[in-house]
Amino acid sequence: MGKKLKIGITCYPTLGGSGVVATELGKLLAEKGHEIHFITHSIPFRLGQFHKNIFFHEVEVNNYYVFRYPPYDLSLASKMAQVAKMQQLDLLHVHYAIPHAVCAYIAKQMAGDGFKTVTTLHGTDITVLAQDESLKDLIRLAIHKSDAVTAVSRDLIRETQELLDISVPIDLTYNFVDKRIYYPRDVSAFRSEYAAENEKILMHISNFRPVKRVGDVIDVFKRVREHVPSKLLLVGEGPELSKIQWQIRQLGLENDVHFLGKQEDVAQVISLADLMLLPSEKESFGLVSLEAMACGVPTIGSLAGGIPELVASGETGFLSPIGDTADMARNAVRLLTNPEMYRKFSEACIARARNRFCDKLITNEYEQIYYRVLGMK
Ligand code: GMT
Repeated sequence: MGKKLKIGITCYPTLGGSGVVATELGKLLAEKGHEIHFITHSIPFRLGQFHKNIFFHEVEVNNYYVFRYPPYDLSLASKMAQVAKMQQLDLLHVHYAIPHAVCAYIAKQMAGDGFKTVTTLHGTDITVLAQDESLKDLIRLAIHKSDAVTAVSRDLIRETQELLDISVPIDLTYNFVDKRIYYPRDVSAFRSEYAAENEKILMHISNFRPVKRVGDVIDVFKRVREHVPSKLLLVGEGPELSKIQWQIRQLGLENDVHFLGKQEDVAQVISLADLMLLPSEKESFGLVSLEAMACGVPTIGSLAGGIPELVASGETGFLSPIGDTADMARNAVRLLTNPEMYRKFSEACIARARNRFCDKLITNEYEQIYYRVLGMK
């Protein structure tokens, strides 16, 4: 085991897969003996119990009366510099280029270059924000000024290099799940709340943004239901939700679709499902599909972004061209009506999640990157 490090972590603490991955990484690093300092606007929602190696530093925004928009980014940069100096951080690991990597760069200037920075790209910072000409140069600067840059899929590395003309190397570090949390749970006690014994359960979990193509989820479900008695469980909330509710009413599917809203214990909820649906337009990785995989639930999804690196089509699920809901539904029916095939897929899911996307393996990969930028390797 190498030297114990003091690591600052900044992420979006209340939102999405990037915050989940950043928090879980911090927890695992703390278990390995490193000292972790979260620098965020609120306590990361997956932080859980007290741990002696984990500290939280709250970013408070100055609401001075001349500010039309309180400058969160500047408060964050100041806090990063302050924590880095006071705690003598070795490095700062930020998740998302905008604004976090830019803030880390400013903090470094303020703190006198005493620490290194590592930036992890999660997707929407590149696939969406880098399309905006006004932000392109800023994202490029943030990437070039980081001591190391990682991305969560090969596809995201390719897209970053293509869109932003990046000359520095980008490390591939896939997302991971903690296998102590994500495993097939026994949900027999409450499965009957959602579906009859002869019915299958299809599930979709997202933030209901247009890129998730939740309309396709409904279309796939409608087609599957014509062949297999089933229910659809929708988990999460977001801007497309009311449109989706309208679509469900139009199709007369109200009694077959359950809305579960936001859920804390995702592993428990996922264990209810027979299939996870992920027909996204853009998806740099698709953490929810990995969470499902670890619980033995195959994915029916699209060939978007990094999904093909995660889902082995024909082994742990099936992938179709974006928008091809007829093909997705055919694949879903194939799996749901062949118990032997389903069993093999489910076993392959658990094995793949544990072997390729193992928490220990990926934590080690990040650790090696830290030691490299600190010149300890
Ligand atoms: O998908 C989102 O809208 C949320 C976003 C986030 O901030 O968590 O997800 C991105 O990062 C995740 C963690 O690395 C990836 O699993 C998601 O694929 C990625 N989303 C997109 O690329 C659209």
